[in-house]
Amino acid sequence: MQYTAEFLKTIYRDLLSVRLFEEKQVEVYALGKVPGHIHSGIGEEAVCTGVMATRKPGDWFKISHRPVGAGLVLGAPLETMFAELMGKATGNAKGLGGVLHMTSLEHGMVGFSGTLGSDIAVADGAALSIQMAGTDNVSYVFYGDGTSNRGPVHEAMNLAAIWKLPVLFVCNNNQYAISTPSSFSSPVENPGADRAAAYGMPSRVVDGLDVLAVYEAAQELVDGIRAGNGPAVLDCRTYRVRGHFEGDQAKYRDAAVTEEWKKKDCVKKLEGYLIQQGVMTGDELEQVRGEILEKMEAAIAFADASPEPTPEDLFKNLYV
Ligand SMILES: Cc1ncc(C[n+]2csc(CCOP(=O)(O)OP(=O)(O)O)c2C)c(N)n1
Repeated sequence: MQYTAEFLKTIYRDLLSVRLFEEKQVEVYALGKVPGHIHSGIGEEAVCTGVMATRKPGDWFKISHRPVGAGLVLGAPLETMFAELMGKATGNAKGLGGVLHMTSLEHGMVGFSGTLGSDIAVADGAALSIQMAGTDNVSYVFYGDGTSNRGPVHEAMNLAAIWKLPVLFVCNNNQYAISTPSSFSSPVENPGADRAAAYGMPSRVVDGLDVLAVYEAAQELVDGIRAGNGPAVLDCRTYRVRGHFEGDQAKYRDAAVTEEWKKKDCVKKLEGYLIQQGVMTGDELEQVRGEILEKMEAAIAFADASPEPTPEDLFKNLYV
């Protein structure tokens, strides 16, 4: 596929923003600034970035706990993202939700729950609202290989299929659910795509480390969804580079295998392509990195200086 330089530069900035957010999460966590724990998505950023490059205004997105930096691609402000991560009153859920409740309705982020899989049908609900409004928008939902085995996921897929709802189910197959390898818990090699046929849905399996390949596969499926053909499944093969949470030393897997996957890094892959195609120079790549980092430091400083929620805040926003 031929890409414009503008498209490639945008996708690079998005990919790198998610990466740097995931790295900064680890940093602020290590500094003791995050109540609770985090699930770094370092290495998995090409999935959300490539898929989200197919978006248009009015689409809905249900991201998951990894990588939460995905919200940045949609335009969620860094300040409210870091403030929520750090449990501050200026966060997008007023500091009461934390990393598992990154939401920004104005940017199309419908939010998610820590009870994995149970809320996947929320994506069906968003899709039903699109169908009733009669637009060609799409409801995107991201879930992991471990979550793919939960019953509510299959109920949501079945309902989306019989009602021809405009949903793109994106399975982020990073090959582990905490310490359980996908090969142990799923009877099929591709936990998303190999089950799509059971619901009459089209599917694609793609290298989740190649952001442009993810984009192209997603675009093909999204075109069908926007044309009114109903839901589809995109299965992205990637790898969870860090432990499940910070502090998990991942002793349940072979460190040499992890090192091999690290060499296939999605950011480095795109950087190599951009330089080889003459789209950006090494200096320009560095400049983008510097610009993003500067904004992140400012956002962290904002979150640092923000107040914590008060005990009274616990009783606010409970009912609409
Ligand atoms: C219903 C439910 N069961 C168990 C958990 C605990 N848990 C948190 S993350 C996780 C692993 C999920 O694996 P996967 O869906 O592959 O996503 P990944 O963490 O690998 O990105 C589990 C079991 C949970 N949050 N919700």
